[in-house]
Amino acid sequence: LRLERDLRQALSAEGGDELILHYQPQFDHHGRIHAAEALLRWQHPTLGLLPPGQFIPLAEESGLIIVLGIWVIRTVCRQLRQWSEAGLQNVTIAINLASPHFLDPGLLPLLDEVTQANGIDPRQIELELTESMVMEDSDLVRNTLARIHERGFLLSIDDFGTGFSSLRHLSFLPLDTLKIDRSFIQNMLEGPRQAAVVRGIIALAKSLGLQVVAEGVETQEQASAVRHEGCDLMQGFLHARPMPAETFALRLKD
Ligand code: G
Ligand code: G
Ligand code: MN
Ligand code: NA
Repeated sequence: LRLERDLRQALSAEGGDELILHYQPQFDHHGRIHAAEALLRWQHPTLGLLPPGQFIPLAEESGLIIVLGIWVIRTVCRQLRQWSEAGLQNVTIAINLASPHFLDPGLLPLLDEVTQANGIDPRQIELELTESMVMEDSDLVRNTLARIHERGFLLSIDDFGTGFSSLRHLSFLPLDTLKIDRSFIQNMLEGPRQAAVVRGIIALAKSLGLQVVAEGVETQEQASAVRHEGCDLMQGFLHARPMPAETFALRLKD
């Protein structure tokens, strides 16, 4: 309860700079940065730097997740504008959203407003959804996703392979990208069966015209293997950990 009160405070105008976004780059096979995922951190006044696992569940239970998501979207768009003014154009940032966002009729108007206000192309924003959230697959969610996608925003399915009836969603969701969950990448060198599962996911994604991201690439061997199997992009500690915005901007410049 105290944490909930503190989070409410952090999200209010007096919250100062407690909430922070770190950015984890996604690399292509030439080692170039293609995009980055925004990852939330909370610099709590007494508890120190909290990872999202320690407050996202609370935000979901308390309903604060909507306001938190709005804060993330606004912060990313302001950041993109700053980078653009500094000569770093056409950066794409992926944002994690939770299921309540896709039931919120305010989501698309908000995206329109903040991208227009900051002079951002919708293709610079990618929204990550998880399978469990699409599970609550109402027509409303599907309809919202379709409209967001028509507007030019990108959609990706996150943690792919960990949810239930995952395959069903692929056939009707308007997706651009599939992110293979890191558990598959971390096991793929253990044996031919594990490798075959990753190969199958990639083949499926490709046949649907999706871009494929390997998450959680930690070793050179995993990087070679996912490249060999045809993944388009890699995101993982081998190449870069999530980093503050200023550090990410420096990485973009070289
Ligand atoms: O950074 P870390 O590995 O601790 O992230 C853990 C989880 O928190 C990830 O599954 C990630 O999707 C989630 N997460 C990180 N940032 C955000 C955010 O801005 N919004 C939501 N809803 N989830 C986030
Ligand atoms: O669930 P989601 O994919 O949004 O989670 C992203 C989280 O995964 C980030 O918080 C990030 O810290 C974590 N992550 C990114 N790369 C790696 C990696 O190579 N290994 C591990 N263990 N975690 C990673
Ligand atoms: Mn994610
Ligand atoms: Na993921």
